[in-house]
Amino acid sequence: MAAVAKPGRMNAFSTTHDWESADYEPTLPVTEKSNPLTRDIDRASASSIVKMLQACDAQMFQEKSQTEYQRLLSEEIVKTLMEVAERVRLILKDPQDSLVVLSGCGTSGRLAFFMASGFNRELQRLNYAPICSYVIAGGDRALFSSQEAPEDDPTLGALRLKKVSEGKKRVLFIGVSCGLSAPFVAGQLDFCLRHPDVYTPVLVGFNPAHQARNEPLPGCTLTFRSVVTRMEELAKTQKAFLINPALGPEAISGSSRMKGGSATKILLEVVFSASFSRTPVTFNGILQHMRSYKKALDFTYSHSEEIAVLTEAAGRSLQCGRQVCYLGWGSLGLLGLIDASECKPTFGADYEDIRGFVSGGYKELGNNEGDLTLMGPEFSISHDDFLDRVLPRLTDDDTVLLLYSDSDDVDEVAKLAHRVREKTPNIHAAYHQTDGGTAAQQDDINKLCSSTINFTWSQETPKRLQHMRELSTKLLLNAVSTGAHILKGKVFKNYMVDLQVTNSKLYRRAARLLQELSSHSESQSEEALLKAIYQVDKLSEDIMTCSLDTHTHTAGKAKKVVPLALVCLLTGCSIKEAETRLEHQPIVREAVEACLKSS
Ligand code: S6P
Repeated sequence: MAAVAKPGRMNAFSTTHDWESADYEPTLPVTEKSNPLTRDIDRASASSIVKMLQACDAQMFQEKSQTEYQRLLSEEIVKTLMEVAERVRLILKDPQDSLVVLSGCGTSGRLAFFMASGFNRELQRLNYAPICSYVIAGGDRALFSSQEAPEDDPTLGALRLKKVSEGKKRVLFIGVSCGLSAPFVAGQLDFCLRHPDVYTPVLVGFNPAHQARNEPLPGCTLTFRSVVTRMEELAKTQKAFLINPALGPEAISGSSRMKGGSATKILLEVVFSASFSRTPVTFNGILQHMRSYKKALDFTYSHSEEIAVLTEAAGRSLQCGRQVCYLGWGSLGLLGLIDASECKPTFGADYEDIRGFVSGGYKELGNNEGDLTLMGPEFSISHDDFLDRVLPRLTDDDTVLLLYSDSDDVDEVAKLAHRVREKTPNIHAAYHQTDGGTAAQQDDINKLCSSTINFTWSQETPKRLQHMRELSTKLLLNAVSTGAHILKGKVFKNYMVDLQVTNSKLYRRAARLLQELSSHSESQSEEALLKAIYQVDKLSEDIMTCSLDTHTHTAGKAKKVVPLALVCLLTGCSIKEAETRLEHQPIVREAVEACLKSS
């Protein structure tokens, strides 16, 4: 029987540290393992889902145990953060000829953009010249739409890095790949290693080095692991840096937007805050700063019942085919855009299912390529776009969530809340304020909203309050969007069963999942995947000889590829029959369960 359906195995691994055991899913890196804490998340109530996510997120801050794994608060990690902060200081002293480049794919690239913009704003406030640039695989359209294919291109990664840093004499390159897996980032790191006179590479990810992906990068013989091995050697003399603590498996296996994204944000903010400060960079300073994020996490989840109410509302909207809209202000609004854009590859969602809008639209963003509205409807991101295109069609079944803080224009929030309330009572708010400072309009907004989560941060919270509010908002949104898709039936146990198969990582994950759930051989599972991608019952010679790139490109045009392949594997039926079956049972989890029972 399929490994995931073996009750014995599940019982054997049930506590929070068990994933660290050497024989727990030994062939998978930490970021791809399934988390023992969330095995039953697909059957949980909204309130239990939020509690499970809380337990998973708390694993980020667990101290090192008796295993090989470095953790977020490990001495080695803190020391590396100190060293990198010193490097950023050197760049600050010479902004003309130096640069920090943050880069990544998918969520990692979005956060690279988010933080590069935030750090530059902070520098300007402190009267420094901006020193940060970002590179995201797929360009700016990938900031809020799913563009998974460019992740596979190492040459493109290197070219983009070269272009953005043209003419600079000293570049600190910070590449983020949570799984130590993205070829785009490996290409950039390799480029840095080949030009050590200018570039110092820093890699941020959440697997130990020996678990880095070992598949040849497209078009060359290098692998991510071979690049990491070279970096490890140079790290001994501080010519390269590796920041790769383990965080424990994601709540939804492989969904690195969750803990991976949160930890990326924490680590880079800690580094940059230390380097911007006028006081010396110290071990304890860094450690305390990291611990303050743990407090922010606990504080966020102290509102878990309210988060569950919101998750339930969002889940109801998705269940009846309606939508969830995040209407945000400032950086909290950007986090809404980011969270929404991740639902497509993770849950096979439509871009309209969960959408983000930010006050000021592209002006607020300040992205490299400017206004992208003309690229298509999913690039309409301002509140005006919401008012023009979405509000007129809003019904009681849609959920609207306002995201703002007392440093935003609360008058404007109240006005928008009134407009939405005229169309639907299903409006909610997540509001961050500081002790004793409630805005007068807040009472008004509270009356309009069917639920409000009021995050009241204490005055003693460190001056990095905005970063804490952002983390809190990210956790909240990840819980709402993940929870809502679970309630819609898009998750089986803790696996994303309706993922898009649009790059090599997702292709491999899908093939593995099919093998795991069906107990068929590796080759049978991959064949079924290909049949579903090409919508055929027999694989032609042509298909068999196509490149992986062609497979993932074709998969981008198909829907429900993995569920189709799974139904075929479990029942032996044709693709057409599997399609009909899934039409009758659109809840993917239930369709899979029905097939598993009858197989
Ligand atoms: C993950 C998200 C993806 C990843 C991207 C980069 O939840 O949907 O878009 O961010 O694949 O992954 P990595 O491991 O290189 O950071």
